[in-house]
Amino acid sequence: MQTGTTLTQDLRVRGTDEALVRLMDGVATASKVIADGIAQGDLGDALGTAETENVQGETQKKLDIVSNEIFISTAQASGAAAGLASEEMEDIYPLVGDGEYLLVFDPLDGSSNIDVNVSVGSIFSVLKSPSNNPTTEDYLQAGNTQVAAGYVVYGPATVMVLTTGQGTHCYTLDRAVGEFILSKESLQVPQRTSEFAINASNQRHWEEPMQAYIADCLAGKEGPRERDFNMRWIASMVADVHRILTRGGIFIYPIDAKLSAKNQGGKLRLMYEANPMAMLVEQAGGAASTGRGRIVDIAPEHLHQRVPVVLGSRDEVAEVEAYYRR
Ligand code: AHM
Ligand code: MG
Repeated sequence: MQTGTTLTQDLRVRGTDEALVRLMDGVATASKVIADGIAQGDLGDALGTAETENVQGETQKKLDIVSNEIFISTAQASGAAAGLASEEMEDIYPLVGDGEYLLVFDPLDGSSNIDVNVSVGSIFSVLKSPSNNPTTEDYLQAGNTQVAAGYVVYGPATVMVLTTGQGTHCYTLDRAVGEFILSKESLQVPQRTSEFAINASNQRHWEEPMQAYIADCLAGKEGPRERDFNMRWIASMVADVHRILTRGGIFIYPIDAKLSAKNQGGKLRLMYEANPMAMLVEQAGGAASTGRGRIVDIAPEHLHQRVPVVLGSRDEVAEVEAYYRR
């Protein structure tokens, strides 16, 4: 039976370094196992809340912990990574062997959506390891040094979206054969959009430029933007970004007074949420900014650093930046 080009075959055709192919194969294996656990729903034993908190003081779901362990074991088995860092682990996690990459990941993003059967995802970023025995400092590389980035969305279909710096491509899990199959090549985010995604319940806490930008979108045809805008918010970054990569739009999680009061620079994490999404969107012709500058140019200060995120259609991201400059 002819099923198409598998993820591994496609990476090889693109001339990807063999160790990176093995690492991506490990990520693919992890996500197949996670997809299976999620698909079991209430019939499996992975749903529900664990008795623990992660490094950021957030309650962990059982599936957060299980997914983290799956990522660790498949990355270790690939022999291609020198170490890992994850949303679910306070410190870096060294791996045995002489792997040349660092894998930084959020094993299960949007986990508040698991129990209500809404799409969730995994997000990952691959960096070159400067040494065989990497220290925390070795991980603190700007997003523009990423050698690969991707996410897997566990939705009606399980889909991996991946870039190795040669465009952004989409692979759909064929459950019958257990392989990710190339399903869309060279995604392109439409340059212009009339659809935004933001959690509007935080509106009163936003900075002035964000208040003004959204107010002008909401004013529609009669307002300064002279057109009507539509709104979406899934509260699952992977699912929201997947929509934007598919049909355009802008995704925003701004800094606000509530986050600043907790000494957070934003809600989303730079190294394993903002940076990989920024690379994917830029490789698809879109843009990714904090509102004040390109996300991938930020020099990380610590592993779990948080930043404001504005990403998607290029013209609209530029529009938001213009509100911040004014
Ligand atoms: P998580 O890593 O704890 O799951 O948090 C990240 C998620 C994103 O997927 C999503 O965009 C955002 O948090 C939703 O936040 P909110 O519940 O404030 O709307
Ligand atoms: Mg997350």
